[in-house]
Amino acid sequence: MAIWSLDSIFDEARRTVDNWVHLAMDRTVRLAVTGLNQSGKTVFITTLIHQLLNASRGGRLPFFRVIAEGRFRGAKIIQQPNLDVSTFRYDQFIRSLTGPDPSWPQATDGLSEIRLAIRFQPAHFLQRQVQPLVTLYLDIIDYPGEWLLDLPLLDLSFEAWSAQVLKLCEFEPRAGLARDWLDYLHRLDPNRTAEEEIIRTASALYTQFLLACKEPRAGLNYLQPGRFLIPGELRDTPLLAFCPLPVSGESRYPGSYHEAMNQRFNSYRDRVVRAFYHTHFSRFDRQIVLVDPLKGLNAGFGAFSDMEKTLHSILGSFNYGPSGILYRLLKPRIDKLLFAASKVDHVAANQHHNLERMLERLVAMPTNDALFQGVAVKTMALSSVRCTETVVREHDGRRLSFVKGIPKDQDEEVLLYPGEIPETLPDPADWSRDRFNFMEFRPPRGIELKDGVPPHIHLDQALEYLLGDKLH
Ligand SMILES: Nc1nc2c(ncn2[C@@H]2O[C@H](COP(=O)(O)OP(=O)(O)O)[C@@H](O)[C@H]2O)c(=O)[nH]1
Ligand SMILES: [Mg+2]
Repeated sequence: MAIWSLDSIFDEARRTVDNWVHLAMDRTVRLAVTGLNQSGKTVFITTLIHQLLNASRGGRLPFFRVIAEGRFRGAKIIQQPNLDVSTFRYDQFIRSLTGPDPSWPQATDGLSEIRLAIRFQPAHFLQRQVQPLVTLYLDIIDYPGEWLLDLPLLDLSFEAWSAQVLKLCEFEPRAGLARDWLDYLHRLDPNRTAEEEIIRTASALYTQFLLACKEPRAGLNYLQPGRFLIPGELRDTPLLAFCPLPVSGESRYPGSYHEAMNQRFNSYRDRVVRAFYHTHFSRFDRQIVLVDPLKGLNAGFGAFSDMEKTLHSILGSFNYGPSGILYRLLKPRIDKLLFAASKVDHVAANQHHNLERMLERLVAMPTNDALFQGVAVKTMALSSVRCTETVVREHDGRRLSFVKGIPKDQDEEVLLYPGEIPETLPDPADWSRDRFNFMEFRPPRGIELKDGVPPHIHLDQALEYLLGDKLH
């Protein structure tokens, strides 16, 4: 039997009290979930909540320690803290996903939140004597990754931003897609007196250009301003009526198009971008960014490198060390960041590792758990709902791994060989051979529910990384 010295008993007691005070003070976590349109945010949050609500009946989260250690007592949805923010409609979404004819939830637009109360037993024996059960309030916030791409605007003038966008439009596929808008700009003298209708037309043509870039065929994501694509509550407001102009800072005449667009840009930057960061972003504690790298691989080299640029820009939003712009503006408090490839069930199990490595390279994170300006960053591949199975078959004397599932717009199950994921970032030649053929799938019919919850891949590991320490 170990004999404890008086010192070690005091040390142990002090550690316990520290932990306890820490827990008592720190019982709310604001977990933000972002990613570009269709990256899987709604499905991720819906299934995460569903798994937690059902976890005390067994469930499917063996790598979530609070559950594995038998300390989890239950979770329930309670009233969200901010009554002026849209509610994340878990009830509707889960009905579509697990109903008799399962379908994916409707696309969402804008920011929403939901609050869960999670009850658990503290891990430490002494702590349990003081407080047998602890409640963690978990706020989950869903917001479009497109809005994060506006962050660089905080540091740019209207003229500098215009020059950046026009430069990008010199290259395909932007050049072709921007033709109507650019033709219109050619006929517009920025120094003439502004007419509202012409401003609206120019801005509508610019918005159409952005939407065309976003179409799967072009597959571009590095697009600003983010609210032009996902306006949320700002739809049809004059705040969104402007566009870049070929102008320099010296000639900005009162009443001109140049001045009018400049004013709107400044209002957008200050009232929309800055306000979003103040009201929401600076209050997040943990962040997961969902990414669908397979969409990028499908769409070709241009789209893939655009995705890389987009991810770097998003990662830049979290780069708020003392010299970063965010630090100066807001001193945000996120301390853990997870980049996750969100639909890993689109590829066979033997490709999961490569997908993770590729994502790591895409976000330029050489090692897992790299500390990034005081923020721990990790990458992983997961699937909120596993829609496929991996099947190994002989083909031309080789053993190949196929995925089996029902494609999104079909009724019959297929066996698909989607191609291998390159572990390193592919180069332009890799696309010439029609190499990638990743497909979207339907949520499994007669879903293989266990204790009421659908199968997933690594959702529990994501939860452990994001919340494990708060449930200790
Ligand atoms: N196979 C598979 N597809 C998924 C998964 N999560 C999302 N999807 C697909 O991605 C689409 C967009 O998901 P959603 O959560 O609405 O994306 P959001 O726009 O980021 O909220 C869905 O309609 C599904 O087709 C997943 O875990 N597995
Ligand atoms: Mg959504």
